[in-house]
Amino acid sequence: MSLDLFTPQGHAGREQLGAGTWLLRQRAVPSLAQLQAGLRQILRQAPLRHLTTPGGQRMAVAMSNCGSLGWHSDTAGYRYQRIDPLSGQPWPPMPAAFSALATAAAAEAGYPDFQPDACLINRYRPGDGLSLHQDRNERDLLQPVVSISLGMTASFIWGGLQRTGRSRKLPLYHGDMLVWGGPDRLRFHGVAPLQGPPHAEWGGKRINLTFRRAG
Ligand code: MD6
Ligand code: FE
Repeated sequence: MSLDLFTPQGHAGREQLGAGTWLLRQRAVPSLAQLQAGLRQILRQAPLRHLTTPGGQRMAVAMSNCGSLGWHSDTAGYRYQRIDPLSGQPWPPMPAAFSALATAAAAEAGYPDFQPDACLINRYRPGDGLSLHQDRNERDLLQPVVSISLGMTASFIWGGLQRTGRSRKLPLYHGDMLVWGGPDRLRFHGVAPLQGPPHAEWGGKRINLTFRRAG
């Protein structure tokens, strides 16, 4: 293993956060160039936009999708859909490098059959956070969620199965991946308002990709 002196945590390790959850530090690093190129292409076709919550609030985090299903929210509710409402076209296809990385990370975490059909792209600017929520809009909750963090360091809030349960905060660095499912699949989680120095390459933002089997 080569040591990368420019990553703040200084090493690539793995940590089990829960019975069904692994934090794979720096797992996306070998794929960063492909992720960056793929994202640029996707966001040209399906630009980041601020969605509205079912309650009518504008979300701070800007979102887009790739893959056959995309997550969407408006006053009618949360759901996955095949058409990007902004363009009227299907979401951009999921690049093979994206799905291959998500499938491989899931397998390393004990989910050997993960074939994502949805990749949600979240973009945070300094001050933007994501409030505590559960991911429960997917059809099969036995399938895990795989996430990739890019750019500025996030403070991820990892809670319990009840909204009021204990939570811990953990930093997610550029290139880190999280795989979670099984008994942890419905844990509450969120992201604290983004703060800290801009990332050397990605600047004053954080991008998070979450891969799911939605349909
Ligand atoms: C984020 N992530 O890290 C927000 N959900 O920006 C999520 O909400 C999330 O990272 C389910 C599974 C993994 C995640
Ligand atoms: Fe989530």
